[in-house]
Amino acid sequence: IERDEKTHSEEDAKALEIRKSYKGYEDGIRKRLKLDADNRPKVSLWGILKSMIGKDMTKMTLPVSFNEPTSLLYRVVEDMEYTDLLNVAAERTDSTERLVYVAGFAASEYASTIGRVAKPFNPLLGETYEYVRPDLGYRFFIEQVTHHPPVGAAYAESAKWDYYGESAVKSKFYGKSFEFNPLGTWFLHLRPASGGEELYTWKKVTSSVVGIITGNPVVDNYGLMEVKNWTTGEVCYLDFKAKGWKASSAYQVSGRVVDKTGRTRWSIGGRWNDKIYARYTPGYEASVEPPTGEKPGKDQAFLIWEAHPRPTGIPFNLTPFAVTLNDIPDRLRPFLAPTDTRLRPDQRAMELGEYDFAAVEKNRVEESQRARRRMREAKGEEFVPKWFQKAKHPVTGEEYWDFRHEYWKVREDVAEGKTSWEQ
Ligand code: CLR
Repeated sequence: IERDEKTHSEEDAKALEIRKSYKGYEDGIRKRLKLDADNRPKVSLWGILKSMIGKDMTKMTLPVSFNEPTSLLYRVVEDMEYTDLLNVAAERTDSTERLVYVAGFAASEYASTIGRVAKPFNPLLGETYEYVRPDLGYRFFIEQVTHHPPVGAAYAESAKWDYYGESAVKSKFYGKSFEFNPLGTWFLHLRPASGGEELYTWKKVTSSVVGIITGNPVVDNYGLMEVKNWTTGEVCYLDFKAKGWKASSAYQVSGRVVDKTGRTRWSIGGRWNDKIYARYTPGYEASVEPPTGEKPGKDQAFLIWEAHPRPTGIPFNLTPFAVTLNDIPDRLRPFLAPTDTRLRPDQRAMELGEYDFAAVEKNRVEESQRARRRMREAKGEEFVPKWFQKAKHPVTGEEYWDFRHEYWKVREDVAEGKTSWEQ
């Protein structure tokens, strides 16, 4: 009981801390963009890409009409769309059940990729993004910490969990497909209502664009994912099936949760673009069919996650969640760091459908980034990230980007007029 009380007051302290960052977000989220439909010129991907087989995306200069008005920083925040699953996980008293929901969260990160065959803008070195959801009780921060290779380090926190990691993607164009292979580990510290704290980790599966040659490009996600609870030794294995010739294998994901002795407890199945279910299968793995309602019982499958609807009238095939990201409410503007990606004129122009201006501005900000690099080189200096530092992970032993927990403190001082961002 003593331990529970301690955990609860720690949780309250954390909630209070996060609440301080709500300043500026009082007016709620954006529901629409100015544009109802994008009129990006329709260019054949294959026509442009066919001469670039074997290259990675960072080595390609592509027309801005291939872009969407997001940044790779925003693509990382998009993983936060279904954090309600983490809150559900924290409420479960059985650790294998918690793992079912944590794995559901890890798999939910793919629904937003549907229909998004477009290139997000490349963050500049030191570019940042903050995103706070008072309605959902979390804050998120990311900084572009290296440019070659491009890496963004992120840290999100809520009363019941902290979620952090790095987004570093290796890409290669094969002609038949364009592959995006995420390298970083994602870490989740979950504080269950029943007490204690658990560490979970996983790595993302491969995203790829297929159908470029035939002129019908679609995004697929495939590979094996291992969501591991380091505290209990339990693991969830998920298999994202590649879209093959059979339409039935499209979007399929299946897997199981095993206890620390390797014995199966739950089976998981469904489609990452739609719904994912779990079923209690102690000692065996079984297929998971959506529940029929006919024979309710302990072995009946139940829904763990469902994709939010994708309404029409949103350009660039963005999700309603993605629409909220590039917004600058008037009340927020004075608190934003000068490095915040919301302030990039090229992304703003893209969002407004001003593609030529977007191209000019993109060129300008990238040129001045090159000039800054040459200045550093001339002075023999190296870029040092402002908010993260490299460290060895205390539990897994991997090298990772450690958040120094300074950003929100400085922001609070800025909001109270005690300092400015330039200090
Ligand atoms: C996958 C999940 C990672 C972060 C990440 C980084 C790069 C993204 C990738 C995700 C999804 C696919 C992606 C890619 C960059 C470009 C590519 C958006 C979100 C699109 C589909 C490529 C379009 C083809 C162009 C040549 C036009 O954590």
